[in-house]
Amino acid sequence: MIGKGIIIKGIGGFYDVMLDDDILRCTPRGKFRKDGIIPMVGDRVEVNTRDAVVENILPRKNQFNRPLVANIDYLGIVVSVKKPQPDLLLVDKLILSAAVNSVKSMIIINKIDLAESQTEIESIKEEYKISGCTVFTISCKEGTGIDELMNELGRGITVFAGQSGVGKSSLINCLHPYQKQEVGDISKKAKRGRHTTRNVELLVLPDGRMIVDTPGFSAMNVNSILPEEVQNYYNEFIPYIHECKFLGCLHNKEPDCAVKNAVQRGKLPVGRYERYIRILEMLDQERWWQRW
Ligand SMILES: Nc1nc2c(ncn2[C@@H]2O[C@H](COP(=O)(O)OP(=O)(O)OP(=O)(O)O)[C@@H](O)[C@H]2O)c(=O)[nH]1
Ligand SMILES: [Mg+2]
Ligand SMILES: [Zn+2]
Repeated sequence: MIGKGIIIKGIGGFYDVMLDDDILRCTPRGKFRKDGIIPMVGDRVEVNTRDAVVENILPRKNQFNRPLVANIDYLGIVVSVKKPQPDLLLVDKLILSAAVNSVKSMIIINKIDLAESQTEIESIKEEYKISGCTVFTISCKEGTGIDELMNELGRGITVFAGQSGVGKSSLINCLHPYQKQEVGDISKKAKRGRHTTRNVELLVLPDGRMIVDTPGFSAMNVNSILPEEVQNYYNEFIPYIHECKFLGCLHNKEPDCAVKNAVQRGKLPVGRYERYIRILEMLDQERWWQRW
């Protein structure tokens, strides 16, 4: 009997596959190892249900390399107002890597309960207002904004990524309270440090939407991108690009640049532009994406 399913978890060489009405722990066919193919969480597979063997992995539309997750539809980029301070360069890299892989990203600003003023939240929001990403403001601690986020979560697989400690596992616990994830509180009993997420598991909500927690930050592969292509993934630059004097302007050191001009006139956020330049510089460095 052949059944179709999706890998929700990998543990010690076994893979849990969610079928229509069952979860089956399977081993992969030997040919995968021989061909150097590693089954991933998110993989759509065909399994022989009698022997519990993964027979076939359907073509992937994209994949996350660290951790390994396939077929991502949405990337939820989580930042916190503070503790830790937001790393917006990482946010921009994640937006870029998602866009390159045709994944829609959204920005989730967590821990708004820690903000001393509304300005702290607004200053982050302002950076992304015209980026094309939807921005959510939430507090996992107080439950604020969770319903709005839940309503907007699309069908398919949403992966949450971002710096360690921003509250990704806490958010998963708000969205999917049936199976608690460990969050980063220092365990009083063991005093062994924080519960950083280590394993990757796809959680299925009652309506079929799927969510994945990731450990620390993570990134998709964008190693094939050229510096001149980066601008195409900055939605807010698009209206200005054709007004630059030089064809192929990188909006860096070229004169008469409409993008730089727009930044100076306050039409484009300075921070996002400056980080765009940093990303261009990083692209010049060898194997830069692996250092993310
Ligand atoms: N004040 C406040 N604290 C929060 C909120 N959300 C999460 N935290 C706390 O932030 C800490 C880190 O939360 P986690 O959910 O473990 O963070 P994470 O992003 O999963 O971290 P990694 O697994 O290391 O990547 C924990 O102590 C949480 O209780 C929030 O909305 N407000
Ligand atoms: Mg976690
Ligand atoms: Zn330009």
